[in-house]
Amino acid sequence: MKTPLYFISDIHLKLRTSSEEKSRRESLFRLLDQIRKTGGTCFFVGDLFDFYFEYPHLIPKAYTDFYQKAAEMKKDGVELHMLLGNHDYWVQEFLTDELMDHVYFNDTTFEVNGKKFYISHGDGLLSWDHGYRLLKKVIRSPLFIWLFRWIHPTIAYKIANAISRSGRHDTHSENFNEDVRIEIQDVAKKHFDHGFDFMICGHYHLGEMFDVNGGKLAILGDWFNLPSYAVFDGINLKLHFWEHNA
Ligand SMILES: [Mn+2]
Repeated sequence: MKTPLYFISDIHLKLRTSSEEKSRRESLFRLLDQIRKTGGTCFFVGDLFDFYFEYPHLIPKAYTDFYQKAAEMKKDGVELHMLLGNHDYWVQEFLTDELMDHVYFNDTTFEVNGKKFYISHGDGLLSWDHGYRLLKKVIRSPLFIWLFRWIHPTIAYKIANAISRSGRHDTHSENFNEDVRIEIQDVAKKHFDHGFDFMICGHYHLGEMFDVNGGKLAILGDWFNLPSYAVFDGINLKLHFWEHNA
């Protein structure tokens, strides 16, 4: 994997256009253009799309500008990796073979410059989240995907839009965030005790970094109010914030 490594999560590109969505994308594309200049690897740690369900002959058209940007990045030699999240798990060949260089359906690990990375989207990690873990198994099962594919795309995407609107990304309560910090640090500790140097996850929209047992844990932020991303420059992992309206 080519350095520097950029990690971005929970961008949640929307199916519906709005002036807010337009400026979010402009600011994202400014960062992606900067990555084109430095080269390296851009790793999307899940929920790049607010909803993505690919059919054998169809892809969602709401993300056309992103597909173009991704092609420009690849043309400039940037490696594109994506670990699928709970909003964009349902990919097929367009995403796995055309858009990205590598797609991960589950947590993944790798080593760069002698540093060991553990990457996870992060959903289902909380100890009390039994119901969600069951739901995750169901909606990722081949049977569910096969059945969902038979719903007409217009209706399928209507359902997705309704669910997306009902589950707005309000900032979680401080109590919830504090529980998340404790729980995910516990998970990270186990990985660091097994020789990992870095754990990177998304999903919780925190944009925070922690030193744990000699390792570093990044719980990435989202691309709404305070966009952020992590960079591994070949030696160390750091969290950066990005100006929306530069
Ligand atoms: Mn998520």
